[in-house]
Amino acid sequence: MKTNAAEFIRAAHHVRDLLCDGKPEIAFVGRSNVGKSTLLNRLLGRKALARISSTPGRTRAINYFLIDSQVLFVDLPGFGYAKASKSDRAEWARLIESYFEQPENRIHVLQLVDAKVGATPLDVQAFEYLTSLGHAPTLIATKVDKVGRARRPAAISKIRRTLEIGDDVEVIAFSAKSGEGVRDLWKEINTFLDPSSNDSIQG
Ligand SMILES: Nc1nc2c(ncn2[C@@H]2O[C@H](COP(=O)(O)OP(=O)(O)OP(=O)(O)O)[C@@H](O)[C@H]2O)c(=O)[nH]1
Ligand SMILES: [Mg+2]
Repeated sequence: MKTNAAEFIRAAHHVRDLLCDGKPEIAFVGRSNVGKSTLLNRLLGRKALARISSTPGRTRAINYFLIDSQVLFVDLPGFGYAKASKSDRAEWARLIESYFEQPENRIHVLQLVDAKVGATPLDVQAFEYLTSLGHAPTLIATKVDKVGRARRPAAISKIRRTLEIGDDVEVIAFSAKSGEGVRDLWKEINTFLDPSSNDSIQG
């Protein structure tokens, strides 16, 4: 497997820091603690490119990483962090909304849902919000190593039912621990980057 060049570009704490440079973006969205930063590190074969939280709610800014000079991976701060203050939440919402409502940016959303916990009401709300803006998120069921193999199909079906998504929407089972789903995820990313050719950033 080829190693990708990955470079931390910026942590956007405020709307004015959002990037808009015409590069395609892959946005990683999900509840706090769902495994966004861990997935990003695993995807890129790095131990600590994106910070992993020992306490949830660690990723507070929108973190941009440039991959192979070609595409931006965007690690978004997790939602639903119970201990966040009201003003923190309001600031978070403003930042996230400004990010997703940039009409000129080409963004593909990967929405992460915990395979064991399933889709919570906040996950449903996020999915509805994203689709209402015209995004078509790909679902990633994270930490699938925590669900026994026999129970996985039922866990995935339940996520589909809760989010009311059809069979046409892909749900990728993923584990940063075992590496399951890494290949599928790269395939998905490359389909978004250049659907018409085999030109991809993952060798
Ligand atoms: N067993 C298992 N644990 C995982 C996996 N992915 C992440 N974790 C653990 O889940 C916790 C949260 O992971 P993070 O990657 O920091 O989660 P996050 O979504 O970035 O969280 P915020 O930055 O707070 O939004 C960490 O303790 C990880 O080690 C996985 O695939 N399997
Ligand atoms: Mg994080």
